[in-house]
Amino acid sequence: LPTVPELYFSTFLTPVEKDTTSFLPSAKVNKAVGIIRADITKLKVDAIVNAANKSLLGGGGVDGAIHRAAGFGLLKECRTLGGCPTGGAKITDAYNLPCKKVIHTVGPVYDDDDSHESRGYLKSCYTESLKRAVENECRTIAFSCISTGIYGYPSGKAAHVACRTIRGFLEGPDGDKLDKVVVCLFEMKDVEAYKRALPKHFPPA
Ligand code: AR6
Repeated sequence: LPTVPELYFSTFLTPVEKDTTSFLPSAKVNKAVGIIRADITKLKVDAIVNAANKSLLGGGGVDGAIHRAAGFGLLKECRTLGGCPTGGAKITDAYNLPCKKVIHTVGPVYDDDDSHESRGYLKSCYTESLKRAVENECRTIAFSCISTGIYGYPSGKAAHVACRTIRGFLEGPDGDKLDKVVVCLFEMKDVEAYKRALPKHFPPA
């Protein structure tokens, strides 16, 4: 597979705001992480991550775009999965998409009154998706910004949860089973959020 074009690696995002940096630099994890502003349905990675709903039968936003681009085969396979709980992730083939697999995760509808619970679910989406990737020998994975669209999760908060969870996974026992973890950004609010969050969680080594 060709590599993802125009990756913006975290190490290019400087300077780091020293007082807010609570993570140690690591050339190893930095090398594995990137952001890209793109339509996720165009990415030639091993797996893309869909921001689905509990039915796994399609919807609006990135979910709609992925189902449209993948074709009817994807919906047919999704119908066999029996849905998915919030925070879970299930994997399918990719049909007409240029990637090999689609990981469908169900983000939380953001609850301002219980942001702690929402955060736990969002963290679980990233961890479970990374686990599905590793189990299926996917070495390059591109996430959409789970829950930051229709489900209303504030972009800045979501970016921190995503970065922290990805870093934790890359530093864990299965971290070396992944070559590249990309966050695919679409709207400027998420681009701005990641420009702030990435250098904090992945400071230049
Ligand atoms: N490529 C990459 N990112 C995209 C694309 C695309 N083609 N289109 C939208 N985004 P959302 P959620 C971004 O609303 O908040 C669906 O109806 C978008 O800018 O798709 O998790 C599901 O079926 C945003 O940053 O997902 C669920 O019912 C991100 O994708 C519900 O929406 C996620 O926004 C899930 O809501």
